[in-house]
Amino acid sequence: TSSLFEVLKEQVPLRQEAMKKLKAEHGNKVLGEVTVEQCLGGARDVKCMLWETSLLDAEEGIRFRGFTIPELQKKLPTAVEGGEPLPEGLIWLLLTGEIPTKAQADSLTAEFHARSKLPDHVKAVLCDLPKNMHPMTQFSIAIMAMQTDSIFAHKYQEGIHKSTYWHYLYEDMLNVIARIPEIAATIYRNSYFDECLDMHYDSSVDYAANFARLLGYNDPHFDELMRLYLVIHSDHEGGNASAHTTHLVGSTLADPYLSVAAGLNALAGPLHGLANQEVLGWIMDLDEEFKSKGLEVNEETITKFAWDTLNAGKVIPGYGHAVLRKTDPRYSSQREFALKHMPDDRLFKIVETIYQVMPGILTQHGKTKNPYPNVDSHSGVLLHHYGLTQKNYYTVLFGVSRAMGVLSQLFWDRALGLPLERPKSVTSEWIVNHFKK
Ligand code: FCX
Repeated sequence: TSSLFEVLKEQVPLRQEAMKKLKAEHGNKVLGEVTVEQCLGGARDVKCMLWETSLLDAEEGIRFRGFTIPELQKKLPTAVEGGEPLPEGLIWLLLTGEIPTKAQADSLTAEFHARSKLPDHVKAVLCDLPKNMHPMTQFSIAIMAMQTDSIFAHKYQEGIHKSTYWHYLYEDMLNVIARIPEIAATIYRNSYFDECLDMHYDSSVDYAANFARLLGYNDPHFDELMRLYLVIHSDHEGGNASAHTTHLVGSTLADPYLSVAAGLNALAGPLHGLANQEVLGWIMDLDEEFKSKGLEVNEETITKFAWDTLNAGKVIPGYGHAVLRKTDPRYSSQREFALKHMPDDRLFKIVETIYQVMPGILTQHGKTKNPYPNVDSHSGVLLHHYGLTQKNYYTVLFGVSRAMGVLSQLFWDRALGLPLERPKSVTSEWIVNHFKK
């Protein structure tokens, strides 16, 4: 069995060659035009970024290196027979484009366990943070504090040849992924249980199961949820805010710690990853409102509550998407999980009823281009079912997963020698003058 490093070492020169060829053959061809509306409207659909690890189709949803989520569920190695894919297998796939064997996925599990020790000062920083600081703020601070360990940054200061960048990127990437579970779990235990230092690290199990143990959960179904969760949240092509931010910051040769922390800050916005927290809050508020009036949560009451939200000038969290135009397959895979493991859960039933009515409501509202649910619409109720009820923590879980995707691409950014990102901006006056006869 080849190690991940050996596989990548073989691939790097081949892909560098392929990139040169791509530039030579297609470099001067046009990928599309940019309208003024796109310039003013958040660059929707402007094709101007290379992202190798995944590609999003507006109708079909995400493919990771060409594979849909159901395909990953069939093809990637699992911990239990017929169960959810191992995140280690997904990382291998994102990096190499190849489906790993179980032995290869296991080798990555061992690699992560071996690299998992957090620097003492990172733990100390986390233990000192106010417990009411938002978990995403704590997460970003911890990654920044850990930047003292960046091998890329140290080597760069020593002076290294650019052809060797990817070696150090590789080290930082694996170290960050290896250490993130303990950071995330420390935030959880410290914020909600006032326990900071004692963690139950279990190197006899896979990455996701160990993360579950660190969080304080010991339930095989929750382990499976974590595996699925960490796989589906990892990557969503390059233009989403957390991926794009990581890529942009990394393009300055800021090391992976600085780049991932930046990406996490983008993920912490309510229109992006924080929507998962907002969704559970919305469902709880809805439940509270009608329970207190002795009313049932059903299609009618949900419709009323949704219109109240919209009329108050707020968005329905978990619905709509900048690129997708159908139900997010990440939503569907979580729905399947719920149908299999918790079909009678009360909150799941509410989510199902919301799904029945919301597309119609949003279509009638007439603004959103996509009235269907996204990934964040479902994750909260699954976590809640297993006792992870602290909704402000949810985006941290998204971040643990997202780090895997953005770091895999960051590896290739440096291996392929992608340059500093620097698109052109213009003033509104420039636009007006540009179109003057
Ligand atoms: N509820 C109410 N209005 C919505 C809406 C929703 N769920 N989704 C979009 N709209 C509104 C927009 O606010 C915009 O209104 P405006 O014209 O007054 O500015 C109009 O519809 C057109 O927006 P649209 O082009 O469809 O969507 P955008 O690309 O601008 O925005 C997001 C995409 C995801 C930001 C938007 O759909 C939204 O705010 N959704 C709710 C928050 C959410 O769930 N975010 C998570 C997304 C994702 F899965 C993730 O990153 O995690």
